[in-house]
Amino acid sequence: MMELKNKILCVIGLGKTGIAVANFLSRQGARVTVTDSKPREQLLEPLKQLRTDVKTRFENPAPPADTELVVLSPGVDIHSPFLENTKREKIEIISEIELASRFNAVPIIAITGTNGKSTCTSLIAEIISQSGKTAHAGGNLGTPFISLLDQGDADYRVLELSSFQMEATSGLHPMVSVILNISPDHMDRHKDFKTYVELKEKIFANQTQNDFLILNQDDPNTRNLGKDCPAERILFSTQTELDKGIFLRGNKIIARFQNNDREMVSLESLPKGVQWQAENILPAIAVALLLDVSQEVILQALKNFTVLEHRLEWVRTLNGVDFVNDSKGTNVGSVCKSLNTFDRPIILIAGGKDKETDFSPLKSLMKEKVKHLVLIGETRDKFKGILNGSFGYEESDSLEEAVRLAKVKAEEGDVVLLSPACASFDMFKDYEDRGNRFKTIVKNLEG
Ligand code: UMA
Repeated sequence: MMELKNKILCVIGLGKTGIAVANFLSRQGARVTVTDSKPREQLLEPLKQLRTDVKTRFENPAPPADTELVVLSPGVDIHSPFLENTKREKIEIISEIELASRFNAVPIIAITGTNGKSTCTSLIAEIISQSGKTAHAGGNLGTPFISLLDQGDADYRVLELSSFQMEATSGLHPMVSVILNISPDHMDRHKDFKTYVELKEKIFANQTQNDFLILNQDDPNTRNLGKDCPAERILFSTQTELDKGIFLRGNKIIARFQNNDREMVSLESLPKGVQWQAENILPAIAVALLLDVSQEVILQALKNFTVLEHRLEWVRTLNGVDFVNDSKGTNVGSVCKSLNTFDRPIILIAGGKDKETDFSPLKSLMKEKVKHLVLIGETRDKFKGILNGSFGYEESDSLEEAVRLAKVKAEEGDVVLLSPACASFDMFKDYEDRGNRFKTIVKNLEG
């Protein structure tokens, strides 16, 4: 554990993470400054949550000259020019995840991947809780890891980890780590796809032969990872039967360990919405089995599980058409997964703010799955460019109109899916605002 008393520390970013880190460090007797690039007037709410002995600096995120250690919020890029002096002076720069790891003594289950992390993390925590043990869930999910330390003792800490959080992280050591999938995302922050994959790989960098690494066999970017890692590798697949691991046979989830097939559950027996999450359910069951949770408890947890908002969230069935809110589908990989979930015609509403990703992987899948496309937001022209006359679409200036156009095209049995493949900030506050607006519009539609 680190000694913090009287150390001069700087926390960058006064968001959820910065507040939690600054207060944690201040309670340990450190002398803390929080810096933020925004002006004070824009940070009045978070300022109220800071302990009084924490100093602040606004409109200048650079750490003060006497700083001994810098802790970054996830939104702060480690390659930012304002950190150059700090690096030159060889002052240590760590992430919040690194800081919390140095103080954590509870077994960690860590989940990363491009898509599905939050659902898988929540489901694992839910299964553990229903088995009578305590599991505190957090990380990218919303509650910073450092705040979980304040929640008292637990049997497990279940962490959703983003690529942002893995920058400046080196000492994290999960007992079980899960990589759900990897496809290009956040390319506006990371140098290239290789760097992005390397950040995800950090999740198992410190694992030993007593640990477990769960990987997606169906994803070429994950199936070969960790071959040199001493942890036991366990694969999952929705597409092929595995010699060892957890997979789908038809609609049934099978766990195969020591050549013994165990039928866990049939997807049809699960509520609508949960059924659509097979790729996240399989690794969650694998974790539960490793922790010796009974099949009965796993089933109960799956049946009671509430699908997270904005992730293939069923909103309403109107005239036999399912309206599905997938506003968290902010990258191409996520939209591909969502399109592949349905084996019926889809009317897709897509577009938004560009994250500098390549839309072309969507082209052939859209041809196969999408009956009609309604484009919204700034990326309309970029989408039109990749479709290159091969695909019919309509454009809309508002989400209201987009939903109305989609409804006109939909027939009984179809799915109207909002899955934008883009960020939301061109038209909405965030993806939650976009998803909530979609749900309100859909709920007010008249038959
Ligand atoms: N800031 C600076 N300098 C910078 C960048 C930001 O001063 O160079 C300041 C901003 O002005 C702002 C503050 O930093 O005041 C915000 O910090 P932050 O962006 O790290 O946000 P937090 O509120 O601390 O939330 C972070 C995660 N945010 C990001 O990764 C962008 C949350 O993930 C996470 O839930 C939370 O920590 C708790 O762990 C959100 C997210 O969008 C959900 N994650 C991305 C994703 O899921 O795609 C990775």
